[in-house]
Formats: sequence, structure tokens, C-alpha cells
Amino acid sequence: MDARLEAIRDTVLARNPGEAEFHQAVVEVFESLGPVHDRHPEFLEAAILERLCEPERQIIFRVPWTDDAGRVRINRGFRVEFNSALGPYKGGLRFHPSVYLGIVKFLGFEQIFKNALTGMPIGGGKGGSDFDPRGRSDAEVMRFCQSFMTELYRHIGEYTDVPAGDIGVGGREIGYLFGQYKRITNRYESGVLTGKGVSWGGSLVRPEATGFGTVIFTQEMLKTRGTSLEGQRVVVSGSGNVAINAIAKAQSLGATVVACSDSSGYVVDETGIDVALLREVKEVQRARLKEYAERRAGVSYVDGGSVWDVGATVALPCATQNELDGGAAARLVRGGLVAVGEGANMPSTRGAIAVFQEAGVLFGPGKAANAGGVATSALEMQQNASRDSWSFEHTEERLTDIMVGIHERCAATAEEYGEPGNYVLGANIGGFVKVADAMLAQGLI
Ligand code: NDP
Ligand code: 2IT
Repeated sequence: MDARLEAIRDTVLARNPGEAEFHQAVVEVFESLGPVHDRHPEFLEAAILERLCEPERQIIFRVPWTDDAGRVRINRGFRVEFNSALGPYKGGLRFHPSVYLGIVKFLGFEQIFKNALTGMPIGGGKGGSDFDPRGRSDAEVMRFCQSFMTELYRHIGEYTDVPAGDIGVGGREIGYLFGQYKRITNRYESGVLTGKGVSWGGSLVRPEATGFGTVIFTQEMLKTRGTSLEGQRVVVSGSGNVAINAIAKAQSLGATVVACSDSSGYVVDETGIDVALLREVKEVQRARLKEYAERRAGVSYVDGGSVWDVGATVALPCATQNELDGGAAARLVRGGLVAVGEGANMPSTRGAIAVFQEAGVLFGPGKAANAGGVATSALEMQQNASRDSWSFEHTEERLTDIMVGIHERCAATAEEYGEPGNYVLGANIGGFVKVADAMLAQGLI
């Protein structure tokens, strides 16, 4: 790493002790930014990096609620409003027991660059709670969401901060959150949240957008090598919103997705995952993935283990951070891997990324490859602002154009900085320069 950036990195790490995921995200970005600072000494003089690493605002709050037995429960809520140079803070809410400030900050930090890459007017933020929705009734989830919003409402707004979903937060939770926001404020402010139901201000394609976008980005990478998804053997991790829609899109483009997972294990379905059945098991019944194997002949279920042992030509990690390490990456490479598209945020460890890059595998980092979700959230905001709603076809076309544009921008930036094909460098520099220019223009903020 560039020596000038090393000193800034050390200060950032020391100022944010114990936040391993945030450190990892910062270091990965800093490793790309040396050449930009050679060309733009003004960014160093204006302390852009120091400012970027310090969130504009961090909110931590108590979330009290009662479970179905009438027992009082307490969780912790977070919203980190990281950077508003390009637009209102924008980013999802994650409900998962592993959530703490370091997770929210890593996600919010990544979101700044991702959102810049989309070309849409959105800043970066993220939030969530250590609430575990697993095994909770609808009524419990509703009471939790209502309590969470009872605090959060005062910090968000169409022009301020616009949350959406992430792990553990989907259409059901956004509905409860929106209902409570509306009740407290007496405002039908559609643009305050995205990922809403289509009949009450949501956008078609938003549920599919992250998974679809990841596959579109992956297809664009493959095209640079004169190939495509047609005939590829694909492994997807996770079986949530991003994974299911990545599977659907990959198979519609002629790939066979032979495996997917949840945090308990994985299924191997050599004839290709049955997306309708997977949706039924995961989205309708909210059951475990094991059920999928029980309901379909010829499918094996592996308890525990690593889905990356299955072997593939294309890997789409769509579950969570650091789910694919250097060892798994090396096994995938030995098995003939040609491309990785990250649907999740930071799913590959730094060791895994090094293995992929060393082996010449096409590697699309999350902040570029999974930007279709937030980009379509921005399209939802556009529809809300104009009190309009667009067709599926039109919205999907916009999403495709945005993903192709992000791929082009990353590829062109990597080329400009002398590392053609390095999408990590392209995404980090491409996103950074846009935000840095805006911060410079707006004075010392
Ligand atoms: P969901 O809650 O819909 O699904 C998450 C999936 O990942 C589940 O299959 C879950 O399994 C698995 N998973 C979660 N945590 C772990 C863990 N610690 N270990 C192993 N598996 C785990 O979330 P999404 O699909 O929305 O999100 C998946 C990823 O995509 C996240 O990294 C998220 O940040 C990212 N992302 C999401 C976007 C969106 O629009 N939703 C946009 C861009 C990125 P289990 O049920 O067993 O927990
Ligand atoms: O990580 C992400 O980009 C998301 N969870 C989606 C954020 C959004 O505002 O749609």
C-alpha cells in the first residue's frame, strides 16, 4: 500500500478498535487508491480519505419489544449515515444476531462507493439490528419493526436518509416499518423507504434486482473473454432474496445452477435448481433449505460443510461476508473456475480475492456486481417522486443499462490505471473519484 495512505489507514484502524469487518473494507479500498492520489494530490490536501472514513452521523438506539409470551426483549438498533456528498444516505437495514457497529460500518462504507458507481444521486448509509427474526412469528416481527421505527423515524426522510432491506429484512419488514412511519408522522411519504410492495409505492423488479444485476454483471465480464453464461456450471451460496433471483436469472441465460446453501448446509441438484420450488420453500413457507431436498427427487442435502466444495465454472456468493476464504477459492480454481460475481457484500476474504486474481479468474466485487439492488431502489425513488409506476420490462431495461454501465465504468477505469481486467481497482477508483470530486466541490463538510 502507498505509504501516505498507510498512515491514514493506521489512524482509521486505531480510531475504530474491534471493528474487524470495517477495517477489512477500508484496507481493501485503500489498497486500490495509491495511483489516484498520485494524479490528484488535492484529495490528500483536503483530507478526503480521513473524512470518508468517519461517518457523518452514527445513531445507536434501544429497541424494546414484547415476544408472544409477553416477555420484554431488548435489542440494539443502528443507523450509520456515512456520506451524503452525492445524495440522501441510502442503504439497507440488516436484522441478524451478528449485527454490531463494525458490521453496519463496513456495509455503510461499501455502500458509498457502490452507490456512486450506479450513477444515481444517492449517498451511502446502512443500518440494522442484532434482532434475530428466525423462528419469530409475524406478530413478533411486526412489534419489533414498529418499535425500531418508533426511534428511527426522526432520523430518516425522502431527502435525508432512505433505508431498504438487507439480510433478514424483506417485503414483510418494509411493510411494517412503512406503516409505523406513516402512523407516527401522518405523512404518506413513499420515498422514505424502498423495497415496498407494488400496490403501495414499490417498484416492479426491485425484489429481483440484486440477483438479476449480479448475473448481468457476470455476463458482461464473461463477454470480455468471448464467452457467456450459456452452458456454465454455477454454484450459488445462500438461498435468500439475492441468491434465489441470481439462480433464476443465471438459468434463464442458459446456465445450470447445481447448488445453493443456507447457514445450516447445502443442496446439490445436478439437473439445475427448481426455482419455483425454492421460492415456495424459502419465500412462502419460510422453511429451511433442507426442505427443498426433501421435496425433490435426486437432490442431496449436505449438513454443514462448504457449498464451494461442489465445484463450478462460475461462483456467485450471495449469502454473507467472509463466506469464501482462500482455501475454498483455491479449490474452486483447481476445479476450473472462470468467473466470480459477488451478490453479497464482501463475501470473499482478501485471501480469496488474491487467489482469484492470481489465477486470472474474472472477479466482480460486490460493490459493483450487486449494485443492481440499490440502483433499482433509486428507480423506486424516481417513481415515487413522479407519482408514477413503470412496467416490469421498462424497469428491467433500466436495470440492465445500469449494470452494463457499471461494468463499463469499472473496466475503463482499470484500463486507465494500467490494470485491465482488475474490477476491484476499477470499482474502488471509479466510486471514490466521484465522491471525492463532490466532497471537494462542497467545501469542508
Ligand atoms: P436474505 O436474508 O434474504 O438471505 C440471506 C441468505 O444468506 C440466507 O440463505 C441465509 O441463510 C444466508 N446467511 C446469512 N447469514 C449467514 C451466515 N452468517 N452464514 C451462512 N449463511 C448466511 O438476505 P439477502 O439475500 O437480501 O442478502 C444476502 C447478501 O446480499 C448480503 O450480503 C447482503 O448484504 C447482500 N445484498 C443484498 C441486497 C438486497 O437488495 N437484499 C443488495 C445488495 C447486497 P440462513 O437463512 O440460514 O440464515
Ligand atoms: O447492500 C445493498 O446494496 C442493499 N442491501 C440494498 C440497499 C438499498 O437501499 O436498496
